Amino acid sequence: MFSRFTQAIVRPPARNFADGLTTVDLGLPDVELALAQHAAYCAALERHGCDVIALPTDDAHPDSTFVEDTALILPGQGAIITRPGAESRAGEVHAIRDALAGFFAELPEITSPGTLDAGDVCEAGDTAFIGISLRTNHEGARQLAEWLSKHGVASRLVDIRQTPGILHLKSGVVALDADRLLCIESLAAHEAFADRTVLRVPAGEEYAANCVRVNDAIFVADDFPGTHAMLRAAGYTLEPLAMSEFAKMDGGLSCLSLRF
Ligand code: CIR
Repeated sequence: MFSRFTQAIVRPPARNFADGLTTVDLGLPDVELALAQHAAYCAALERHGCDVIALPTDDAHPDSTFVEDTALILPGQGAIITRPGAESRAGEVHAIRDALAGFFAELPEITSPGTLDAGDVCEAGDTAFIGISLRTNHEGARQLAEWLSKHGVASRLVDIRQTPGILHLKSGVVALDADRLLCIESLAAHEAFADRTVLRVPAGEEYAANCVRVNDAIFVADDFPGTHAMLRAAGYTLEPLAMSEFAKMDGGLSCLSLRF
């Protein structure tokens, strides 16, 4: 079952968005264009049933628009604050904790020496796939798995440290439904996904794997016709969105919001 989201926390890109971290070589983002793309993303969230809670921009943290990495939410059950694996992102959690405090009575957190970016957590029904990455270590994954198990969610680890081209697990695999995943080719045969139906993004469209389901729609980057055709043929309603400026900073559709 997929939760129905009614709220989404977002944070528009800061003026110094271009000073953020990136592993790709796509040039510097245009902040004005990023703001316009972000506004279109927020409008899409509203069209699909979410009240958008927009936090003020944060120049102290150029990557702060990628709010998803700072908390993991089990809608209707609870939320946990992460401990981001990149030093420059550590302080992002404070504003997110304050924003979530109005919705969740308890906000446990991942603690040192654990690190965890929630972009490494792909929830699919009663299972969460947790990526071990350059941002999420085994101790962070262990702490998260312990918290998830208290909420009836099982965890499986997926080590992506040798998987080229992806920063976080969800850059390469997302849950379209509890039993159906969309994957890049290099992750599709991973044993952790053996009991799921796996749709593979066509070669050359790897970025399109970083989509996100929001209620009745799949938010997906525009300009990926092969992926769009495959998802439509599988019965999904798509919300194609321009993501060029976020792609330059390793960001995708899921990382721009915290949904619950
Ligand atoms: C970073 O390197 O942390 C940011 N520039 C991008 C984070 C994207 N987050 C995500 O995919 N969950």
